[in-house]
Amino acid sequence: MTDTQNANASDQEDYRHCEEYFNDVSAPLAFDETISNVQLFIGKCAPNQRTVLITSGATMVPIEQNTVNYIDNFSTGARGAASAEYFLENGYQVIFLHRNTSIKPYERLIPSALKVLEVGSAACCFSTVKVKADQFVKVRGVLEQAAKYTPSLFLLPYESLGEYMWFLRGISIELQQILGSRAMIYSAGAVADFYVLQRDMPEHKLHSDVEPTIKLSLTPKMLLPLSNKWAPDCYVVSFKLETDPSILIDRAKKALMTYHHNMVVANILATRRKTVTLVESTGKVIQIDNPNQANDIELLIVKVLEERHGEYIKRS
Ligand code: PAZ
Repeated sequence: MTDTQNANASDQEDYRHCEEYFNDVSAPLAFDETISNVQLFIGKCAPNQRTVLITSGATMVPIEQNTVNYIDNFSTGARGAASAEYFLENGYQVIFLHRNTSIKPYERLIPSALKVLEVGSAACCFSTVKVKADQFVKVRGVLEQAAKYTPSLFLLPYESLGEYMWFLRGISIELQQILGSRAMIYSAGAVADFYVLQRDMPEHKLHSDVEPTIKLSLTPKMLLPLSNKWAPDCYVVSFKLETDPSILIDRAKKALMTYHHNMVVANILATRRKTVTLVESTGKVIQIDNPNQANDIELLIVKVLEERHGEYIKRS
């Protein structure tokens, strides 16, 4: 077999694996209604405007059908939340597909000491945050920004890996159909590498008097159908997180060759707020440094991406 034939055979295998995943894991509650709402939101995109789907936060993997115990992975959601604000400032509509417990745009800028939960004492409210009336002046700027951009921001929470996957596929297909190249998919979330198949999951809670056996299966690589079948005309950016700097750029290049998308933002866990490397499908590598962290590094990442996306739209 030639290299191309090998690649095609392995692609077919990956596509099959993805389909099997959706056969195994049921759709989130009210999935069709949510996608209809997303469709309406995307449809509001003005002719000269763009829309970005940002994925943000970790994914929860249940290990019991009636879930008490689960496996989680790492991500605070700070990258996604900050990026959402900068895309909005750059004129994008933003669909923010985020883990329900992770950091949210604008909300991240309000110190927790200023937040209250009682509606009665709130001076202003967006999303789930209410600010103490006597502290309002301190965060007026953030609240005004949030209010300004709320119509362009679609917040969509998920909890489990399954919900994440279903929404990712559903929204990507809509972006492709409605906007094509004017849409970007910015996949900053941290997706679990392993999950438990429905048939390998006990129905009830595991008990601590018997050592459990948990069978993990590999999570299918959704980037392949995402960039080749669901949203082939959209500008697709994935993220690569490593802890070993010596393998980072090679892994990013390998991802581009395997999934045929537009860009990988490569970062190291310990330094992810100070430095990232953008690796493009053209082979170009751009390092972004933000040593003093005077601004969010996402401001710089989004600036480059906005430019690249503009060039991509012109070429298409
Ligand atoms: O969410 P956060 O700000 O704490 O971290 C961001 C990040 C490291 C999850 C993101 O930059 C990233 O690399 N996402 C992809 C993770 C992965 O390779 O699975």
